[in-house]
Amino acid sequence: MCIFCKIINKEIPSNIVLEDENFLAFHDINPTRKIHVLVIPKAHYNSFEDTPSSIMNALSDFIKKVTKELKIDKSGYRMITNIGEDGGQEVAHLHFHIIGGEKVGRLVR
Ligand code: IU
Repeated sequence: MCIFCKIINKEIPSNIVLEDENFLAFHDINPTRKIHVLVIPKAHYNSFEDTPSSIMNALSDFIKKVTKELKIDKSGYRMITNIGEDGGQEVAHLHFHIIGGEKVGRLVR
C-alpha cells in the first residue's frame, strides 16, 4: 500500500485540514511555504495522467473548500501537481500541492 493510502487509512498520522468521503487535505510534512497542503483523492491513482476527469471535477470543488478553510481563496495561492519522473513526482498517488500564506514568487527560478 502506498504511503498516502496509509495516511488515508490513518495508519500514518497526518495534520488534516479537511476530509470528506472521497478526498483528504493535510499539511505537507516538509512545508516549502507558510502554507503547504496536499490534496488527494482517497481512491488511488498514480498521477494526473491516470485520473478520470470525473474525479478531477469533484477534486476541483474540494480544493476550493480547502482554500476557503485555509482562508487563502481571496489572497491567492499556487497549485501544483508533479507528474512522473521528469515532473519530479516522489509519491505515486495523485496529489495537488496548495502553496501560499505569503507571496510565493515566480515559478521558474
Ligand atoms: P511530490 O510532488 O511527489 O514530489 O511531493 C511529495 C510531497 O509529499 C512532498 O512535498 C513531501 O514533503 C510530502 N510528504 C508528506 O507530506 N508526508 C509523507 O509522509 C511523505 C511525503 I513520504
